[in-house]
Amino acid sequence: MPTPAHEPRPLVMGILNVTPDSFSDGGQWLEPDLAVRRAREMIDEGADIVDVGGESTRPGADAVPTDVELDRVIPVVEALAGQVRVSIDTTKEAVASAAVEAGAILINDVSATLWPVAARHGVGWVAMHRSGTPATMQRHPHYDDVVAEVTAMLADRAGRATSAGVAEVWIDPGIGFGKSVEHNLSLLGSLDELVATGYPVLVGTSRKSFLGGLDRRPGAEPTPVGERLPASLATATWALAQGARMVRVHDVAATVQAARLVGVARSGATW
Ligand code: HH2
Repeated sequence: MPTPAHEPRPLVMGILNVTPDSFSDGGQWLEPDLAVRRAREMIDEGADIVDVGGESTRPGADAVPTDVELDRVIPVVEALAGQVRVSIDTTKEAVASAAVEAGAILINDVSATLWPVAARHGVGWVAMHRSGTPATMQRHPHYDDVVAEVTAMLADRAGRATSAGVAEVWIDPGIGFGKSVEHNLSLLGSLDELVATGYPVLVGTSRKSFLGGLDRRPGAEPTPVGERLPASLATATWALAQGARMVRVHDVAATVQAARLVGVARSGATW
């Protein structure tokens, strides 16, 4: 299967959290059979790639031992490889390597450190920006210039990966990873600066907490996580319209419609 960056149209990455504690769907797909069934639904809905993860990255999440993470994700990657492109969402070298051997073609790396693994295996790599770890990242996020700092860090990592021989390098601003609401909005508002680096850009806003306060009147209760589809869709559409090449989402069917619309509007092609 060709790697996703070769596709000219906007792409949709479906999230498959094989975890008990992910912030929006924890525990729903922990059984391998249920996870594979959910992945097949996402394929039917038009997902271009399925992102399999076995460790939550939400603020305060517990670290998962390597053997537990391997047990969660490898049977699922094996079952899906050959049916759809699979990416592995991990920060552990052993998990990334085993998932690639099981058929994953992209390492989605929120730590932005695993490019040597991607180089060794000849697969693609996503470098995501984050500040701190899940335990600390939302305590006091601070940047002098969030857009410049995130862009510089990602361009640096992507350059190192390219020099090491990774053929497909994606960059991702890491919405919600050590960022305030204002930081997230600044990054979304200046996505063109990331796009201008020339690396394909991936953006993940789906159901994230910063959306909870944006669609309500000031002072109202935040929108619960299960009711964040409109804001998720709005930000995914915005990101693609600014030139992001792929969005990472829970709600695949709706986002595929939005991605098609952006692709058609941009190229003038028929539906
Ligand atoms: N966000 C999450 C996890 N992995 N990877 C990339 N490249 N970009 C993101 O924005 C991103 C990511 C967090 O979302 P989710 O997987 O739904 O939650 P959890 O980490 O709690 O499993």
